[in-house]
Amino acid sequence: MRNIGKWGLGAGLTAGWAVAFAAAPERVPWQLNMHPGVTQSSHDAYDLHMLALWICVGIGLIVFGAMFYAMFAFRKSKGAVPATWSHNTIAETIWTVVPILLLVAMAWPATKVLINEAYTNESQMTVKITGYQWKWGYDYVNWGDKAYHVHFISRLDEKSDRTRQLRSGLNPGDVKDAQGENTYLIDVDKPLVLPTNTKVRFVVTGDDVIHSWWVPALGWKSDAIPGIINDTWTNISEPGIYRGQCAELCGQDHGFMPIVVKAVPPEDFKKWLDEQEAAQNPPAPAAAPVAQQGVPSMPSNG
Ligand SMILES: [Cu+2]
Repeated sequence: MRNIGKWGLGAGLTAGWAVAFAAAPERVPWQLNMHPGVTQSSHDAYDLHMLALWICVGIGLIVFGAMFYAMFAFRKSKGAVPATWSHNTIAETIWTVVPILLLVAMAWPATKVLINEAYTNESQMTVKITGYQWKWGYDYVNWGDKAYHVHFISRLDEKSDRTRQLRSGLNPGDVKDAQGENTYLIDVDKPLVLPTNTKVRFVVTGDDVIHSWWVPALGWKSDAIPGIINDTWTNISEPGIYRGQCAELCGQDHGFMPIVVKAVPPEDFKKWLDEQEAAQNPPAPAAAPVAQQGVPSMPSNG
């Protein structure tokens, strides 16, 4: 009975591990593997990671297999006598050439992915991301040929912020979104709204110290450095909420500047963007008479 329980537990753990290790569609408890994400770059990064992982598994099996086989089959108690040679040209050639081939096999596709990630041309819209201590600023620069002037700051949601204060007496477990999911420290007041199936170019910079904009489901991080503009892009395939964090230690509240991307279909996005544009840039009032009043007169030299 005890054994059945043990086996049951073992099988359960193995099944759970397999589920967690297989590419989970979203965060799951005890998840072991990377998230495959929702963009081509994240799928590419995931594939590179799996390629490197399986190469490592192969190397591990061969090296540890050979080691344990040697330790077991040629142990002293069986009367093994150490060989006295110290040089073998064939072995040395193999263990030099094989790693080189493996490195090239990994570097080739990795370089292709990096080059593709740097190719921000032909994007359909541009968003400027600015890192601040400790919040994110977003500027929608254009959509197609049309310039936009939409700007907002996205910061830790108010509930998390109140809860995180020292001696707040509030329970992090009570910070939940409308669906009942715990969003303590991973939610913001205003998410970055993006269209799906659209090549979005990001220009990323910092206002004070170095931050790093990172949403794992998109597949990359980009440093936000004062005085420097980094550019990168994404094209999200599925509508949804994608969460991330500042990934560069940027000061005492580094852990309290989460990122939330809300991906919506392009039609909905366009509507939202036009609404924001109208709200933030009201038409100028009818031409007022040129103001003369309020201009200080030059002091006379008398
Ligand atoms: Cu930061």
